[in-house]
Amino acid sequence: MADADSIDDILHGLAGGNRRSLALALSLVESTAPNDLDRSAELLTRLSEQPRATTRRLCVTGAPGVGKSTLLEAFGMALIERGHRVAVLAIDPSSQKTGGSILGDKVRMQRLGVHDNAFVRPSPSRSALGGAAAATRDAITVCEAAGFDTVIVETVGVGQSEVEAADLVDLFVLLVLPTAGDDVQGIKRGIMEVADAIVVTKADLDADQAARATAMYRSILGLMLPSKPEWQTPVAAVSAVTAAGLQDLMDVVTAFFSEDRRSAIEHVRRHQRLQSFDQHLRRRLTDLVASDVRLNARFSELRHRVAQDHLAPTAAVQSLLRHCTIELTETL
Ligand SMILES: Nc1nc2c(ncn2[C@@H]2O[C@H](COP(=O)(O)OP(=O)(O)OP(=O)(O)O)[C@@H](O)[C@H]2O)c(=O)[nH]1
Ligand SMILES: [Mg+2]
Repeated sequence: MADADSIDDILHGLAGGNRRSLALALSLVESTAPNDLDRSAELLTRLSEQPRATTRRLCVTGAPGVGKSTLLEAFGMALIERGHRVAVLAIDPSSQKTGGSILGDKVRMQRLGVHDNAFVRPSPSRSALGGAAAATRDAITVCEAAGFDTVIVETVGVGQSEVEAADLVDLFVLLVLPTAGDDVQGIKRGIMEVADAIVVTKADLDADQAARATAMYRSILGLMLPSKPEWQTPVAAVSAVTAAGLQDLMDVVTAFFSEDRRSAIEHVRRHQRLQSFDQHLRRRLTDLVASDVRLNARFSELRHRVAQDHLAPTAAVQSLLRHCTIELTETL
């Protein structure tokens, strides 16, 4: 992290739409280096004090290869044509293993990646969601401060991470292949429950198949509770290649973010912020114990005693917290 740039410099740069300041701010909020944590908190505190514009947060998720990046290139460009400024943050829980997706995303967002009114950020290296969920929330805030009114998170649907991503955004879009319509077993129920919109991709390949898949997803959704009160999850068939159905997706986004839904969106964001605070606090407390040799030893010993039924779990936690207090008083 370049210490030469003060928080004032970064804030000034962000307000002026400076790309380097944006990159610096993002690295800072994504950093786990102990030295960066206070600076990151300072940056975020200052951002919270600034007046903020109305923004739209979306997540596009789906199986590897379903067409997320290609759709975002087409959809992002369409948003820009309508006067929006679009940031795309890619989170790929598998990127550390494969290493291939960063290049892939760059190639697939060729126009968006270089447009003045867009910003495309490939996955940060330590990006198993879960640990990175709080960092991604902060990254969204930074992009918004840099003047991007629409921030889109692209994430590969792997296990629990996609449902966690739903808590970072307003509108959660699930992409499915037209072929998946013939076998819905492949789509987990949990993800369908939190989807605010379903997009059947690659509709150009076989129009009949895409229409069948669309009808099938609509009927399944009809049997489920809506993802949000007073919102009916729509299903659209889209081709990123021919742009067919792109307008339908645009209409869904416009309807979701209509003025009369603003208070409902803010209500959800409030809940998300509190949830993030609770989760992050829990994680940091656990990290605190794990990172301190003496606390960690105490933790293991207490855990062992609980397992042996030599100590009640509540008493063990009380004992550990006492040690935390002692350690913290010594170190702070
Ligand atoms: N025919 C057709 N092919 C598409 C369409 N959208 C994407 N593809 C192709 O599908 C493949 C995967 O597309 P991507 O956009 O990279 O998919 P992705 O979901 O971002 O993939 P990962 O990031 O690796 O999970 C590419 O070869 C695209 O060219 C579409 O609308 N029609
Ligand atoms: Mg992709």
